Amino acid sequence: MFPRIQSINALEILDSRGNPTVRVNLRLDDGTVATASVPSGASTGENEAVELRDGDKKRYGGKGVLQAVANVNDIVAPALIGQDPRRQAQIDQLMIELDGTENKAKLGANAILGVSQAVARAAAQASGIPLYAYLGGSGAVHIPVPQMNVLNGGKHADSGMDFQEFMIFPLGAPSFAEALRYGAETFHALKKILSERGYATSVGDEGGFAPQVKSNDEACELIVAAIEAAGYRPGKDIAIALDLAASSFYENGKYRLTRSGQGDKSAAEMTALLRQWVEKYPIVSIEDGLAENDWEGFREHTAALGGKIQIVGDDNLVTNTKFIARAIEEKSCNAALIKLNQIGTVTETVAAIHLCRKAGWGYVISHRSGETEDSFMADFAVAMGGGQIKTGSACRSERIAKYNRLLEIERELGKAAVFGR
Ligand code: 2PG
Ligand code: MG
Repeated sequence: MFPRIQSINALEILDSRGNPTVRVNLRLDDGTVATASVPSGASTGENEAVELRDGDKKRYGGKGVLQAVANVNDIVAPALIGQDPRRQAQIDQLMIELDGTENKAKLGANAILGVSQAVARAAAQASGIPLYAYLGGSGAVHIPVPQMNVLNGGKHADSGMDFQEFMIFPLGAPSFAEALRYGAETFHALKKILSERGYATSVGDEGGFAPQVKSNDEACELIVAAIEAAGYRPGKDIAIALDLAASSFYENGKYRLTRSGQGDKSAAEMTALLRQWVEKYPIVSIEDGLAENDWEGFREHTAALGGKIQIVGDDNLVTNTKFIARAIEEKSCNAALIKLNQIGTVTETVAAIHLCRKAGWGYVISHRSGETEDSFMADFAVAMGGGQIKTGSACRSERIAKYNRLLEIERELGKAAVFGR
């Protein structure tokens, strides 16, 4: 008989920003032990599943997660003891019912996701197959191209950039290992260029540099210069992907580019600005170019740019089939960012991806700005076969853990591995 869940224990640990988060240890009755840790975002969409925080100002400024931990230990664990961990969909459904709210506000998406991921990992381990093969089947051979966030702005760093993420996208590389090398070399070339120009080379939350550049444009120019200095061809070997996280500078119907001094812009002006950028720089993907509730703006944005580049929805879609279905219907994007903790279970995340696939959309498996050493999402990205992952720059171990796991998977698959978008 396949082993059953014997015990589930959660504890409060710290994420890469020094904030509490949930770790779940799950044991099967054959002695298999699986662990999963949950990440946490800073620029969150307002419709994300609820990340339960204690709110007790005496601990971690209110950010403690002892209630979420207790919810795992006292409510979820007793309900799951004795279950077959391969019944992922039923287990996830059971937790959704135990929670009983629309947005996991009672138990917390951080509590539920920790268990959901630990269940998948335990089932894979007890089956004796790697997590990516367990979740994706024998066809899970597609290694994603990384979007590597080398310049951090917005809510992720006190830099000169209004826009949150300037990423290099090494889509011309022949393998993941080579893509990572292209990316790391460009990252180091960028560091050299920044110090030559007198900029700081300290890094932001996702490991990208956070210089006080004079404009958002300068960030793109710096990246192009770094790609060339590293010996690569902009647009051919390495392209650029952006995440503006535009909700974070949207105020009273205006996009306020205050850090760069570029003034206030309407949605149409933002789209026009980005259209110029797409002509000028090798940009192939733009995420959250407008604010999450600007559905009208997004329709025009996608009509103007979607024929040429990937338009990724993150804060507006929150890995939720309800919002993805609306965006497909309204043609408001042509790709989705996928974050397990935005929706809170493995099963619902897979459903979001299926919807993207059905619509012919792209999808990018993504980390959060607050991460842990857990590399679940690397296996998940291979299992889901979408060809794109976003998991930070070429430094900081919580980012590199995912890249290193992808190196291992690519090596393990050998000649069967397929790399590319
Ligand atoms: C994003 C993410 C990850 P955060 O906006 O795409 O880069 O940031 O986790 O802060 O929401
Ligand atoms: Mg985003």
